[in-house]
Amino acid sequence: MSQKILVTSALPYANGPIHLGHLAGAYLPADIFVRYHRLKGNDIVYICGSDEHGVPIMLRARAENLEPQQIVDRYHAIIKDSFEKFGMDFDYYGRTSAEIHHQTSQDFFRTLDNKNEFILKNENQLFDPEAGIFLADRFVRGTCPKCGYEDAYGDQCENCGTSLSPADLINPRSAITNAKPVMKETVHWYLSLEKYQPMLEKWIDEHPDWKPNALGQIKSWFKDGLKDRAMTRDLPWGVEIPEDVAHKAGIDSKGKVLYVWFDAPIGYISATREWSVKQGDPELWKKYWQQQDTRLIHFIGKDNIVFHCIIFPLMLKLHGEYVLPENVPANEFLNLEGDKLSTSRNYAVWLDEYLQKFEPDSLRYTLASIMPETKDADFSWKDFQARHNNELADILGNFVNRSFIFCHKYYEGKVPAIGTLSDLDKELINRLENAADKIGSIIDSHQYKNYVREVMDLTRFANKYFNDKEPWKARKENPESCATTIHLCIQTVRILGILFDPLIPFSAQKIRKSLNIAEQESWDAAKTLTLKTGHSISTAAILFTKIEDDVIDAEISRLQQVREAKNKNNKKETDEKAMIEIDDFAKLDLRVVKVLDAEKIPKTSRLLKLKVKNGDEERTIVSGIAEHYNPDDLIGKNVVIIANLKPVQLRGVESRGMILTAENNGELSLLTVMKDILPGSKIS
Ligand code: B3M
Ligand code: ZN
Repeated sequence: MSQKILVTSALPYANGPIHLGHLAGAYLPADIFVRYHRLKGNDIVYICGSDEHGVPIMLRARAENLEPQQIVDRYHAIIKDSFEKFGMDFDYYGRTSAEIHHQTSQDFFRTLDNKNEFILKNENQLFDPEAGIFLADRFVRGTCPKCGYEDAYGDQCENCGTSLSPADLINPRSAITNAKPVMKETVHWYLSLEKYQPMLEKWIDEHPDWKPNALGQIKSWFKDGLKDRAMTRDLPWGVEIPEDVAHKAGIDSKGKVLYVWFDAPIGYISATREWSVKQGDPELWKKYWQQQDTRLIHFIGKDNIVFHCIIFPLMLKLHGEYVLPENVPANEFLNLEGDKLSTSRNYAVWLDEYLQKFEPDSLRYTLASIMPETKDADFSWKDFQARHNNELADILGNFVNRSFIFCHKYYEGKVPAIGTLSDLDKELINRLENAADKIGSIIDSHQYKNYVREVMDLTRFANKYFNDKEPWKARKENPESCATTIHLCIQTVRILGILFDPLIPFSAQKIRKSLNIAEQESWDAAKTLTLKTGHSISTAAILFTKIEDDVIDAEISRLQQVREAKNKNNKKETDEKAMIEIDDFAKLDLRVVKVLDAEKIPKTSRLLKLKVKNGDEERTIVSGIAEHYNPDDLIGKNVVIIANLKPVQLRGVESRGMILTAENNGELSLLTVMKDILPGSKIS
């Protein structure tokens, strides 16, 4: 029986491009899920769009001295284009600066107001006297009261996930001018989360099947006690509060807008409305949002759990006309080469840049293989290369290729007749006929890493089948067995093409084309071996060209340069850095070391490989100083290093630590000491 499913992915802020962490969190799992259900023939609609309000957009606009609309126009286009090239199969990708979104959000707000679901609260809020602006959400930074993280935002701590209000921060500072904020009175519309906590707890208890990471966070919020939250802000950018609502309250709504996390989830609804108009039925969206037989599933990253599991469901419940989410399969975070991804530090692999150099399926495959479903995961370029070369190319690509080559060489490219089945033939057929149901239920239960494992294990079995059947020998000794082998191999290629489709759709299409299968087949078609004897196949396209070391090394050193640039940038902004405690300094293990050897790293212009003596131990450190120092001049010199930095692989060299340099306007000098002190001497 066909299911009706509405899927959303978190709306990315249009203040920067999409990076790998976004894909592994809220987008790739959703796309695999949607593609699978489309192949199953279910009535599924996949909605997303750009989140174009909120402080992150305004901070970016200020940084570039542009208007927020210019920022969102730029990044909406970049994000939408890169999603398309990555194969994201949205039915509609909208944007929250669209008029229909403003109107939908204001209607929603008005409905809740008419139901008296808001509490008007006068309150003192943090205000930046220099910028003349209230410091809402990410306009303020400070120390998280829960975990002590010093760069927490006014709405959430990125470090421990705690949702915060600006007043919760210790030592708040303006993210605009760094000024110490003052308190200023204002009024806002609050949603009473406190009053509805029992109802929300009851609703969450109906979902014991939700992922433990989501339930864990939700229950910790319940344990701390939900606090009422302001659903409006004093900001010049966003969806304006409906004038009639403000007038009714006797409040001047000038400069007041809806809180971005009030309007953004409504973006799912407004984008579905836009999709309906495009389908020629402006009311079609109600079939999904306002009928209880819809399976509503929100795909998000763990930092969005409170908004999708508590606040937005409460809004939908209070509105009264909407279906509630069946599941919110929140993913954990993805790290990059052992370090946190960071848009602000430009420490990321941006999707639009990735697509200029590599194929989308290689990244889809790698991210699905390491997906942070229950704990943070780490993307490394070496792992990406290994999965592309040793799995996609050597297992799937190899099986398709050898099957096709043999069929063309000895059977004129036509599927040969099947003969008497051996036990091994029967085992392959049995695995093929059961794979679709087994893998389908794995995908439907959001186990994407397991999906990759299962479909690759089937492919490994197919390779083993080819090897064990030895068609190159059987061709002469037992032609019927050989023909049966190749018949079943080509049938297997077709079935793998269907089973891999949600994961690597571009490669699946190439497989279909090489099999001369015009239309995409249903998921359930993978349960039967439908190719007829005599069916003509084309020459198999090379599915995966190997990725060479130097290409990967270039990506690794780019990230190292970003790291170093950031450290240099930090050095330049030393006087602008926030004050630190002596314990922070004590975390650094600074040492004097003696340079024993130094050489340039081949094929690089900036990297030197140095061997240094640190007390009794010797270690290798890679440093970007080749443009400033001749290696021979460094032998015997004392320099200063951070000895307890995590090791990194650079151009195949393990670099343990960082050499400190002073730099200004391109002039660079190594740090050294005035006396010829023993190597390994501690710096304090
Ligand atoms: N724009 C993404 C984030 O918090 C946020 C999601 C909105 S989904 C309605 O990074
Ligand atoms: Zn924290």
